[in-house]
Amino acid sequence: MAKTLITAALPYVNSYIHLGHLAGAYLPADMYARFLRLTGREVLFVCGSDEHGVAITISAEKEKTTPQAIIDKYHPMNEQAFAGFGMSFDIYSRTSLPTHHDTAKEFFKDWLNKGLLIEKEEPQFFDETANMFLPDRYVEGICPNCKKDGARGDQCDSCGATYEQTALISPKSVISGKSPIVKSTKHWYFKMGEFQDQLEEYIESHSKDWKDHVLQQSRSWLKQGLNDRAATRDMKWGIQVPVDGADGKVIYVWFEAVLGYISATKHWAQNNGLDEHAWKDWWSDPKGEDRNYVAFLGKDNIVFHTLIFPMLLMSKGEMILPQYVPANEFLNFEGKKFSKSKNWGIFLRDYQQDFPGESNADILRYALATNLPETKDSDFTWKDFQARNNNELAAIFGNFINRVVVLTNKYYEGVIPESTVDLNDAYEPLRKLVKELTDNLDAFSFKSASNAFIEIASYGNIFFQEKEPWKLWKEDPD
Ligand code: B3M
Ligand code: ZN
Repeated sequence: MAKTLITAALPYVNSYIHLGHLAGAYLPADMYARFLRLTGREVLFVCGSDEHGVAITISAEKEKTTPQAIIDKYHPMNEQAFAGFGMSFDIYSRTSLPTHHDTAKEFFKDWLNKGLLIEKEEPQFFDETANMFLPDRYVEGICPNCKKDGARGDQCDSCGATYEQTALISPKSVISGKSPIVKSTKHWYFKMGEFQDQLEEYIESHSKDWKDHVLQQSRSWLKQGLNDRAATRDMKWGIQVPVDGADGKVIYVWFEAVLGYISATKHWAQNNGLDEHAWKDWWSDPKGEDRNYVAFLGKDNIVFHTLIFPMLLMSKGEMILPQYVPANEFLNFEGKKFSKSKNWGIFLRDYQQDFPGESNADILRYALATNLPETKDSDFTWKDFQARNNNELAAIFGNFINRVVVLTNKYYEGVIPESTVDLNDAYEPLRKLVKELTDNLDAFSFKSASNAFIEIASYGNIFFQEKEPWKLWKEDPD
């Protein structure tokens, strides 16, 4: 049977889910999952917490607690907030589970066996005060690419560039605030170059159907040439490197978190009492039975899903690759970027406390859906939220439903009669709208579909006012 696997990026579980996350990855994924299920397609929709990496350990240091306490605090809260928002995940898993640790180690050993990892001593930043290496977000400085301040050791958020951390200009340790020294340390590097051709072919096979920014970011990495990339880190928290004598080294979070989608599928199969190979039916297609995989995420996660993860899937062989990666841009709040450190934005759980219940969740879903940052950043404002609710949901959609119910009761004893009216004439504007939508299906816009929803209701209201259909039916009941 035809199946579609849908994944939504696994959020770092070091904070609460905010509206920017919802608009970027989660709401569109949920709309798509619900839509496919309605069409009768079998869907598996997986997500869960990303529980490793420096994002978690830094939060633990800031909150003066342990990484374990951080993940145990935020995981249930995020799971609950998502459920209240109506996310229809089939599984909301965690990367701290033994199933995931085993899966990641199995992949790592497979890379070793296939000669895809090479061991190298390379220079890394080291904080002498804290007596530790400074992987990823533990060091900040000036981006070697765009020269903006606040760039991290693994990535610059301003321009999206990635680089060797020692290329960072004026580096500062996030722990001590001091300039780190450079010291060499041993790591396992993944030979990405071996997949250059295959990945180029994969990306170009989607040159017509993927969004521009997804193609652009992927191509720019490929153009620079894929080099050996460290697949391990000097850290205690994470998945131990499964090699003797590798104490204090863990698998780099991005090389295991993406495998979390696979572990989550295994977790789902376990929960449903399915046999231990059931997960494979979603990740491979040996008999050509129409398997599809769509990966939803925000724009800061693109290359990890269009290059790194596909490369890891290719390394295993016989696994399906994401067929579509509809990454969204960012949603801002009242004109400024969501920022936890600047205390700017709206956490979902705060919204849920102030506006509890299912219908308030639907109002938020609607307000976000009609304003998704699909091709450029968009802005959430309370004024717009209020207008969407009052002018559209209440005035147009609410009125439409109310009329249908009241008039059906008044004229037809509560049963909708079969239509005898020539709808072509009455529904001309509606026909146009539907045509426009179907003609542009390729553009795959959730935002225009959501906006069309209210337009359809508004044509319904005009139809009632202008045509008074009950009169037509009454005069000519057939
Ligand atoms: N944890 C990104 C984030 O939370 C990241 C995605 C992982 S997807 C496997 O910002
Ligand atoms: Zn930059």
